[in-house]
Amino acid sequence: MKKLIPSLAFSFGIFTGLLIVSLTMTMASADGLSSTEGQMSQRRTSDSKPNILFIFTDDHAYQSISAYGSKINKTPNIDRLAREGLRFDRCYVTNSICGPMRAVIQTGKYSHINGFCVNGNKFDGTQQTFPKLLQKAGYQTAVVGKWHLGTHMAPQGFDYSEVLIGQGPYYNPPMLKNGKKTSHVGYTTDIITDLAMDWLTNQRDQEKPFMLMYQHKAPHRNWQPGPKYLNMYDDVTIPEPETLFDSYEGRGKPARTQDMSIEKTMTAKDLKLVAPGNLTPEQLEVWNAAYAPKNKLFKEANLKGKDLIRWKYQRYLKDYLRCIASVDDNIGRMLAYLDESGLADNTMVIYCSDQGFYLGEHGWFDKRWMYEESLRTPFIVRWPGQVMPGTVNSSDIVSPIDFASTFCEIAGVKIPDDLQGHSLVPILRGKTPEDWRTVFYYQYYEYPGAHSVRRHYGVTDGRHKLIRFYEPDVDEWEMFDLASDPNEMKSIYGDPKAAGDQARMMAELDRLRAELKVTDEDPPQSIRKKRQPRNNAKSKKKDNG
Ligand SMILES: [Ca+2]
Repeated sequence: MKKLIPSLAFSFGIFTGLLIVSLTMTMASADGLSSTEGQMSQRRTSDSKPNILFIFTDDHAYQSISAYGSKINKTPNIDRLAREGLRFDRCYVTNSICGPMRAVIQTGKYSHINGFCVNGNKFDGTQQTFPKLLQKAGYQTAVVGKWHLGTHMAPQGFDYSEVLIGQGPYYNPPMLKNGKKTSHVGYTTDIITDLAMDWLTNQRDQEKPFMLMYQHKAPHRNWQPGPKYLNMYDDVTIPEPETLFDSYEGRGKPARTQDMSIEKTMTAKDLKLVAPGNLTPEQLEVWNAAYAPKNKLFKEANLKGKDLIRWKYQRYLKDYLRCIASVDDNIGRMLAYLDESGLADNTMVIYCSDQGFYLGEHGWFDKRWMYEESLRTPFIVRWPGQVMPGTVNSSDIVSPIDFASTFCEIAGVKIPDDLQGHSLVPILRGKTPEDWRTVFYYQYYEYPGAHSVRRHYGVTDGRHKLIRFYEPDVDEWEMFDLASDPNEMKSIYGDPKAAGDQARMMAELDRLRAELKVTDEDPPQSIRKKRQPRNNAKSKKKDNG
């Protein structure tokens, strides 16, 4: 219980009288949830199995969620989930890129085991996945929105799927409904919500518990806002991160040779100097009414140097945050739907992104690195009667690799022995197992590839982080102490003062690589055709994740 801190946002309003008494007792008791756990569990076991609503976004940085202390925007509906649930501050991804993280979530296994190492791999849908296990246990399963594990086969293990094709556009998305093509007109974030609510209302078997993966495309590049928010933030200046003009001194060659900077990598499309190509005439008119005057002012200003970078940063951040405003609105719609339909009480709601993202930190956008902004992903759980509302867990290292085991436990399925994650259920109930992980393993494979981030692996215990970039031409180590250097600006690898920590982390790295069955040679499917690494038009076009 020491790890659960009731936040100031704690609200008694949502509880029944019995629950208020229980929780008050719990908060006052020294040994945590023990006194109430029994009552809550009793209450729960008499009900049917809980539903699971998995709300997922693509590239949503925790720095842009007000429940995580955002200084740049407000997300009232995601905040509501945090207020009524548990917020994790150390949710780490295993491989900070889109398709691979989705495969990790499906399987509960690292990329080198589930076979999906880089975007462009084909997910082997015949393997064991958690939706299949839940289906066998009597759950109705569905996935709506972004899938991004390939269109070579319809999503396996789902009673219903309606998914974007590949990345999918922000407007007017063609989709695959149970494998058959459908078309829609409108803003994709709204459409995905409509489809998810339609399945909940009209298409599922109401007698069975459900597991719905409700997965947005937003706020993925290139950040096209919905019609409602094209002018949001027009009159404000978004604060800049302190590392916007990072010179990469203090780190090795990989940070200096990436291709993901706001300064050099952003395209005219990213910056909305060109309108999207797939809008209806009516949508295009609304779009141009918003952007044409702003773009005219930009061209007249003829900005150079740092002023130009600052302008790009503002344009990028505003569009990114506008996309999130629509995501947050739609989460609000979904939460209201759960309330009105009577589903809220017996539904676990999760909010998570496939990874974090750079919002100008180190001069970057995108993800991929083991550095904090892309290693950490937002993760909030609301589970009435089980999770203490308004709590924060800032110490336990958890990961999306744990979701499959967690969902199995919730659904009453025996957790298969070959899963590499662990059930979060005890932590959700406020009792961290004694043997819970204290060090976490990470590996990224996609080089050569979009944004030219070198292959690397590493370990972190939440304070120290040891990274090895391991290609033949770039074989470099970095180590950071987040307590003294939270922005990871200066590697202390090889510093005699850090020798003890370095040796400890090195031993942890060896231990975890052996435990997780990481092979010395990377899996063959992680080796992609060689591309020109820097500023290459094709690699930009193919940007994925
Ligand atoms: Ca992503």
